[in-house]
Parts: sequence; C-alpha cells; structure tokens
Amino acid sequence: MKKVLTIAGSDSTGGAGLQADLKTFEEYGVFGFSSLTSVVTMDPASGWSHEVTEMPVDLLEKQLISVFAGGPVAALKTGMMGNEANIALASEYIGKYPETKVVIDPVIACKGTAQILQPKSVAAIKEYLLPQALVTTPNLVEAGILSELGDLTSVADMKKAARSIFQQGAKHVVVKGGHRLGSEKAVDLLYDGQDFIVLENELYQTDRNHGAGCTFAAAITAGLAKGLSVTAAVKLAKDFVAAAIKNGVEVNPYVGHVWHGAYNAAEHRITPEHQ
Ligand code: PXL
Repeated sequence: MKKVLTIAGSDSTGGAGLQADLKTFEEYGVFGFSSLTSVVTMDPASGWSHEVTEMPVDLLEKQLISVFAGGPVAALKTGMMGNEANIALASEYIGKYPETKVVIDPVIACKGTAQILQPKSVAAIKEYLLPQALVTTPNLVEAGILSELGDLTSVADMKKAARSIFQQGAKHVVVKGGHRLGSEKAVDLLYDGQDFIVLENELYQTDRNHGAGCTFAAAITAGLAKGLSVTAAVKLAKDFVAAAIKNGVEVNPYVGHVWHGAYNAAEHRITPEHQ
C-alpha cells in the first residue's frame, strides 16, 4: 500500500482541503496521512464568508513527526498553509525526503473570498515550496499572482505564466484555466520546461465545483504515488475531477460540492494496476 500525505487546511463542509484530499486518496486506493495547517470556517450569517484559523507551527511539527515516524511517504501534496512559519516548516520536512513526489497546490485565493492568505505567504510559497515541486497546480488567479503577470485571459497568457513558474523551480506546471478562462472547454495547460500540453475536457455548467482544485491536486498526488508518469497522472486526475464536478452534490444552500467518489462509483473503476 502506497503512503500519501496531505499538508493542508480543514474544510469542515467536506468539499475542499484536507477532507477532499483524504477522500480522493481513498478512491485511488492509497493510504492517506494528514498534517493540518489551518482550519477554514464559513459563516452562513455573513454571506458564507471564510475565516482562516492558523495551526500553531509547533503543533504542525508534532503532526509531521507522527507522519514520518514510519518513514517516507511515496507522494505528498500541500494545500492551504495558513502562514509563513508553516510553509517554512513543511518545506524543511519535504527537504528531508528527496525521493518523495511533491505536488504543490499553491492555495492563495479561494472562491469564497478574494485573498485569504497574506501576501507574505505568497512570497513564502515562491521561496520555499515552488522549488520543491515536481508538479504545481495554480488556478488562473494564482498563476497570475505567482508569475506577477496579473490577469490571465488566454491560453497564450497561461503559457507565459507557466514559463515564469517553471523558472521559479517547479519541474511541471499545470495552469488550470477552469471556468475562469471563459472558453467553451475546460482548458488546462501542462508545461515541463520544454513542451506545452493543452488538456481539454467538457466544461460543465454547474455551481457544484467547490473542492475541485484540491481534488485535482490530490488525484495527481495519488497517481504519482502509484507510479504514473506526471502526464498520465495529470490526465487521469482531470478525468477524475471532471466526474466529481459532473456528479456534484448539494449539501447546503451556500455552495455546491464536488463528489469525490463519482469517478469510481458512477463512471469508472480505478484498478490497482491502473496505467
Ligand atoms: O479551495 C481552496 C481551499 C483550500 N483549502 C481549504 C479550503 C478551501 C476553500 O474553501 O477551505 C481548507
């Protein structure tokens, strides 16, 4: 059984964050570990506004010590990190295990709020985490911030941003065009420093997409842990998240959630020997 770790925040509504990651790991048949960096809460009384409570760095460290007590994990991902100290600590632990496949989901902006991480965290993600990334998965807004190119509105812009983020040390960059690009397809771009692969899927007109980004990055992480190449892991993850969006669920009146179990339960079956 492959061991996989998420270092991320909690979304108690179960769509995004660490909950999305563990659900996705389970669907892939890998064994999920977690280290909680922050707790995100949403307030129904004030328009579902998000509040982030940070995990103290010493408590994050105790979790990482627990996780790694059994040796390295095959792959790990980072999500919402909460603050600079947590980013630096996570980076220190990631640096101890050079064989581990590392996916950095640079969670900077969430749909529920414009900017939930401090500008300092953006600088820390760039300094500490991007250079450790085998794969990083910014959405359009995050790619604009990390590349310092601002608003990205075309595939040409996405390519420019991917080049810049690659130069910051990530070995593969997946820029998620998603619903924000305004194209008729769901367009993502994969860049490995040499070639661009444009990945297109059907774009589902749905509001049930809360958690899509976390689920996508978690699926890539699990695929890598199972030995898939980066390209194969990204392609399978895209199909996995497309199924999760298409079969999204309504669990409250405020935001529609993806359903992490959809690919296996409703559409396909990931087999242990999946290639
Ligand atoms: O979708 C970004 C995200 C990541 N992590 C946590 C979240 C969210 C959005 O709500 O709650 C914990």
